[in-house]
Amino acid sequence: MKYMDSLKFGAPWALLIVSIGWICYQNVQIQELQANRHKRELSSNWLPKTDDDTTIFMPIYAQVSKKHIRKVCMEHFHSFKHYRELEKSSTRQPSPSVVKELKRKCSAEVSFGQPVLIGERKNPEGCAYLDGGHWHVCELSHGYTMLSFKGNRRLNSSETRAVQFLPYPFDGTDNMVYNNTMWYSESDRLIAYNLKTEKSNSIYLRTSLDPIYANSSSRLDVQAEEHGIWVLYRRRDEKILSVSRVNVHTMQIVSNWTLPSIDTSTMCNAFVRCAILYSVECDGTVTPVYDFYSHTYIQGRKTVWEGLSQPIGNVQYDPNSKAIAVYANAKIYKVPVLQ
Ligand SMILES: *[C@@H]1O[C@H](CO)[C@@H](O)[C@H](O)[C@H]1NC(C)=O
Ligand SMILES: *[C@@H]1O[C@H](CO)[C@@H](O)[C@H](O)[C@H]1NC(C)=O
Ligand SMILES: *[C@@H]1O[C@H](CO)[C@@H](O)[C@H](O)[C@H]1NC(C)=O
Ligand SMILES: CC(=O)N[C@H]1CO[C@H](CO)[C@@H](O)[C@@H]1O
Repeated sequence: MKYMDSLKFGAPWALLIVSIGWICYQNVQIQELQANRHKRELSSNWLPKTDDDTTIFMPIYAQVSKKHIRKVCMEHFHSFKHYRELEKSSTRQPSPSVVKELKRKCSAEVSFGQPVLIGERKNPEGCAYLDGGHWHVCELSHGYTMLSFKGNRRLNSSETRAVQFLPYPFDGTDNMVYNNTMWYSESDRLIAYNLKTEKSNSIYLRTSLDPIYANSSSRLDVQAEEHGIWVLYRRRDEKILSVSRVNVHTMQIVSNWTLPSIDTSTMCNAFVRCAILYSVECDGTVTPVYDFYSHTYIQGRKTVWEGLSQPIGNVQYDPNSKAIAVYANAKIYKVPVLQ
């Protein structure tokens, strides 16, 4: 407290602002380190212990009570703190107000309509992604080219708008296009390729060599929703589902989850909407199974999608058009999300 007082009365304003910023930053850092340590403890059953055990360095500011730091941060850096809360490590339980804020961006209480047939392709294996008013279609589960269609009608009548050539081949069908950037799997990499600027970026993910779903050739499933990019996969030589949330601009992994109670090998697909993971069984039954922000398994209301052709190749939610794209046995469907 002495330190704060001397700052308040002895130093100029600018120094106070800088100090508050520094305190908030330290506070966030400490919380993250604690969360990371907590997570390591939690996951030590699954993962080999690493030798980079983080030491928590307590700066002089830690002498100020936690409650006080929080109060200062709240008063002066509300928006900054709020931003950090959104990007916060997953292992810490967010406060109810943060969860409420997140949920306001998209209501978890939605119902799904029935699949509407939009178009048909030649290959039983393939993919279809919806990005706003545009469709992006692939013909196989491995290749370099994507076909783009403007709107449902042009997809239906097969009037291709563009043929996109990717710099690296894609693997599997559970990739996606979000805001004109294709996010896709290639061997042990997750690639983000901007279809307009032709710039690409990538990160390494050592994914299991086994497909993530039944009737699938995808090693990972990348999904976009209101809060960012999510990657569903199993780590190499592991059987349990891992989920990583990725920053859409930097491609850094923001948070990791391991969900041992969810067995993806028996489901045909999955998607994320409003920070909720939905399983899609091979018969078209859709069930909310996990809430990422409250870290809880859930057993929500099931929806049965009738009349889907089999097998299901991909199911991706598009936050821009608030609809779900499905490719199933050469048929392309769109499922509306009803708020
Ligand atoms: C176009 O859409 C209609 C349904 O609106 C569907 O019956 C028809 O098969 C589609 N055509 C093609 C070529 O997929
Ligand atoms: C994607 O595009 C939509 C619509 O233009 C925009 O609202 C949203 O912020 C964009 N998302 C990102 C991560 O840039
Ligand atoms: C998430 O997991 C990846 C892969 O193991 C690791 O490299 C990364 O540091 C983790 N990130 C966070 C924020 O825990
Ligand atoms: C069409 C098809 O390949 N269906 C298979 C999907 O996966 C389930 C579970 O492994 C099989 O029972 C189906 O035959």
